[in-house]
Amino acid sequence: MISKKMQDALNEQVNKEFYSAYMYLAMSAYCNTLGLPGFANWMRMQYEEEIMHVTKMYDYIMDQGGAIELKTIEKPDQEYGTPLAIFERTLEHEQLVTNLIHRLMDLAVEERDYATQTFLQWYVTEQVEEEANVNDILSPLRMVGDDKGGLMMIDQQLAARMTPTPLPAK
Ligand code: OFO
Repeated sequence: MISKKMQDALNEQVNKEFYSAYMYLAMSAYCNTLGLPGFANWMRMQYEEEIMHVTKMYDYIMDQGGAIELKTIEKPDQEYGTPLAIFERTLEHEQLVTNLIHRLMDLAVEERDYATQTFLQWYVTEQVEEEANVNDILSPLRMVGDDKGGLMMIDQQLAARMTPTPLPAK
């Protein structure tokens, strides 16, 4: 069982994770318009990853006997600038999400809600990975600058990203 305050905070995070999914899907569409199918694939896989984050949190609220409240999802931008700007925006967004997860953990600690602390630990670790993955792409992007050949090589690498492992069936 979770408190009403924790339930509301988790529902708010479900909305933020949905927004992340929405934003990455918009980025994927935008990358396609730039003629960068590998970048588009990476963003599409990131969209799927975010849906997994949503579902995991949704399941936790349900498992704890909480009420789900699905809120309006903010409209994402349609244009994101250069490939470098897209990933700079991605890093900025993931840093924001990391802060939101940390705030949720602060609340779980404050409430001595041990189950939610354990649950959120997965997201704390996941955010370290999310930021590291983006930084790993930002470094070569900064190196190649406007060089088309370099961008094409990065595009080929990003085309290899695969669908995340599905959650176990409920
Ligand atoms: Fe759900 O981690 Fe990205 O936003």
